[in-house]
Amino acid sequence: MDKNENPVDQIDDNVEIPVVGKKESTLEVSRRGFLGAGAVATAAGAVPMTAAMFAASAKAQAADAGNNKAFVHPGELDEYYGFWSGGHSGEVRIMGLPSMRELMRIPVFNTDSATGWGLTDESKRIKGDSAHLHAGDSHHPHMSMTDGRYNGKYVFINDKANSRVARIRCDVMKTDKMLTVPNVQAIHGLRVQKVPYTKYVICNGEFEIPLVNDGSTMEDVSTYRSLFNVIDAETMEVTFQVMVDGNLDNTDADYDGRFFASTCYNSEMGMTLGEMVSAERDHVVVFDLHACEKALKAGKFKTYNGNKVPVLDGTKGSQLTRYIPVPKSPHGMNTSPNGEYFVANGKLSPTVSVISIKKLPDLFADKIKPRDAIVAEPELGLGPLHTAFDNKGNAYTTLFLDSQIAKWNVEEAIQAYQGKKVNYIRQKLDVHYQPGHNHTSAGETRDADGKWLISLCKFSKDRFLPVGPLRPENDQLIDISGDEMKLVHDGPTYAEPHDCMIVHRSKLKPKKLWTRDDPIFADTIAMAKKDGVNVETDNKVIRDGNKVRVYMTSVAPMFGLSEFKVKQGNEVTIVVTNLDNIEDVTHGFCMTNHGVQMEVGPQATSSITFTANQPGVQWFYCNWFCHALHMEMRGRMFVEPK
Ligand code: K7E
Ligand code: CUA
Repeated sequence: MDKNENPVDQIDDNVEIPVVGKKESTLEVSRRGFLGAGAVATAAGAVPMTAAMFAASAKAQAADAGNNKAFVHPGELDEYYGFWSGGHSGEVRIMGLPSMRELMRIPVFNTDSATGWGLTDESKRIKGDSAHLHAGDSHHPHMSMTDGRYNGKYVFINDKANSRVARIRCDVMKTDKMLTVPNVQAIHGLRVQKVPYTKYVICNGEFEIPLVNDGSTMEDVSTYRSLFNVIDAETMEVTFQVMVDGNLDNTDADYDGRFFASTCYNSEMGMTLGEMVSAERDHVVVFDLHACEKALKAGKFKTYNGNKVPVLDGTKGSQLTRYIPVPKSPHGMNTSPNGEYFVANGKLSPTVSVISIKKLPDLFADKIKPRDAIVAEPELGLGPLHTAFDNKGNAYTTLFLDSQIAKWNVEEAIQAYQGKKVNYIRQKLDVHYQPGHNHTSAGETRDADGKWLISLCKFSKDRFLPVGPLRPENDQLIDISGDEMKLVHDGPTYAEPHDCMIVHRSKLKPKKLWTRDDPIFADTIAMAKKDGVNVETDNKVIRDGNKVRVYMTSVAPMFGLSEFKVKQGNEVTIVVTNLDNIEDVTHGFCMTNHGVQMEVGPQATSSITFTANQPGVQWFYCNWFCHALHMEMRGRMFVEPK
């Protein structure tokens, strides 16, 4: 990457004044553009705004605002759920669209004091071998599917920072499984099998490491590998891995249930930036699931690093994979919702490469050459990162360096590749600024409806009130229902969301109360049973050597125990069962001065374990507002000194 291509160098606070008179800008944007007209004159290609232009533009904007479909009135519900990755905050967020209201946060790889995620015994069990980790970097949330349509069951998300994959149960919107993927470092691209259903979650190991990473070959780059990972969506265990040449970045699945495709940005296996971008071409690796399953059955695999995960050989020449050369350093991988194409986004190349999925069987049968699977390579602008689709044959590609979304027609791009003179670009819309992922409503499914487009912009710069050196990112909502893209909302977000997905509300039926036999707290209930405790009726203290288990119920505004005694140094486990059978009445449990906090949802049981290391009176209280006497919902732990 030369210096000019450094994204950060592209950002100049004076350059990107929104171009005046663009109908898609909001009224606010136009006003700012007007005020900044002096600066506009200095930007190449931009037109200074005159008072007449401003008046015309403002009129158009006002008309737009009048029928702004993005406005959801108070008390009205949104049409879509959005699932947003919380980036390096490690969480997932649920948004309402088109209002862009944040509805809920789901802690996943982070630690959360409101819910006690990462602190409670239940969450530690779910986190398993990574319960000691309190940080994560979530990138790609994707919902399970049946026949290429969201089925409302699970959302899967990767943690690039700690090579994990987690599952969120959509009936309760809580994380219920987590797995650290062995043999790899940095799980990045993640998608699901779309057809016939999500049997597998697929994800890429991004950073290359020695296959046997015990320190014996650290400096011998020839032993480095990246692995493609195929995870069972129900058990959340790795079914198999596929070793490849080069590294792996993003991935997606077809609509036939046979092929997965991943981008590779470092086919050189370089270890420095210079080395990584030296080759003119990198590649897309296509995986044949059927061939992989066959090889697995035939026992054609090896295991490494003392774990049992089968590793198949998909390096060049293998029958499990094909390598399709594309311009260097591709990033996003997106399947068109009609099931016809894989689109690899150029990043360092101004193009995207359109791969015909229909041609892949011939490629695997060696009837055609890898490049013959490419049916278009339209030039879109600088820094194409990700592509989304509507239901009318159009694609929307983010241009990171140009700070734009390019709308283009896929079939016309194919005609142009065949030499016909057609202009496949439909429109370029300024976004603010430097977009990464974008996503259309249901656009990664057969239900793509061409209504909304989200542009996840990595920088907000001047779009919001200044809040110190750290600024929010900007998630922009774009109306794509007409011929032209129209920007309708700016949404500040905390920590790079990377990616999101938009699901019609008809696909989700979340529960309003917990059920008493929920697997998330089944182990806690089993522990109570062993102690002879019925958590729904008993308020009991069980002493077991140095361990003390305190079982209590909660009914607004009272805990079942207003006091209990332990000895200094005891390991105390508090188990609280919320007996309120009322929607929205969540209790909490907080032991002051102990870092102990958790949520106890209606009909749920939650537990948390800590050491009673301070003698004397220690108050506990309910930390989720539940009743007019919520403040009074508290009690004392008496700690006898040693
Ligand atoms: Cu940020 Cu999908 Cu992790 Cu692209 S990735 S921008
Ligand atoms: Cu119970 Cu607040």
